[in-house]
Amino acid sequence: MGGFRLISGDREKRYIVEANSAGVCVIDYDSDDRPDLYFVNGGHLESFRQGSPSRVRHALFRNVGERRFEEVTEAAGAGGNGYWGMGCSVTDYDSDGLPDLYVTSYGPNQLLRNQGDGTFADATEHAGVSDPRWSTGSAWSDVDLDGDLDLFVANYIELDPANLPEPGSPAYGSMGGSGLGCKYMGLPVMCGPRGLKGAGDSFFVNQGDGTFEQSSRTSGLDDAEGYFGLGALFVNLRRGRPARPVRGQRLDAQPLLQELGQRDVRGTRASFGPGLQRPRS
Ligand SMILES: [Ca+2]
Ligand SMILES: [Ca+2]
Ligand SMILES: [Ca+2]
Ligand SMILES: [Ca+2]
Repeated sequence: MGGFRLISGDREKRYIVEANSAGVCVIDYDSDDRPDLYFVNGGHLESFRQGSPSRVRHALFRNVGERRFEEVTEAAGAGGNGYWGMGCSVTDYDSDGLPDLYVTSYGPNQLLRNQGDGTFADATEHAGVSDPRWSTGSAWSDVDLDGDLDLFVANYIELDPANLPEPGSPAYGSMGGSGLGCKYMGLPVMCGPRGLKGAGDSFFVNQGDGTFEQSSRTSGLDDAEGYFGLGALFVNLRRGRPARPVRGQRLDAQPLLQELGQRDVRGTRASFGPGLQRPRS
């Protein structure tokens, strides 16, 4: 697989978005019982500052057996929408038995519908599941128990590519910072996530006809408080109840844990979660 090279900004990592991409999905897109690989790629900030998406492309590798893969990105139409990719999830949102792809981005996300002939079609606009914010994790579950998969998207930080906080800036915090600006052991480092504004999340309810209803606010899953969302998964903590989305948070002692039942959400907080640490005062 020498054809893939991950791009995630510049080597200096002056800005937090350069330290976050990108994910990999395992998907048997051609249904030959051999798992294929989809690599999400990042980008360069310069193109974002100029208002245009990156030319960096994601890559799909087909498993041809005997531990060999061949790149089929262009033939499959899976190169992405040009925006800085963060992660992906595999789903069958249209219940046709063919696995589809959802790619989260720093910029609009993309839903790629598997057409069953070795190619994907961009179904994002028709489905209505784009989210222009800095999306990270995505997860699928039949939350309303109507037989189709609904979509939760975690978003990380409200970060304007045209107005990025500079390393060392006294106005923000940093990962290991002491509250005295974007510094670590006295050295200027990239700002964030502390001190930056967290982005809200999205929840889309599958309508069963290839479209989704934006239900973030009505479901209570919009994360109005703006926690830093980096990952998402559904878990079933109690038998007989719909699965709940749990969004992984960084630097928050209390990850949001929300309970769903027929779209009824009861916000709950829990003091546990993977990879969490208490914020320093
Ligand atoms: Ca395959
Ligand atoms: Ca499908
Ligand atoms: Ca996005
Ligand atoms: Ca559903």
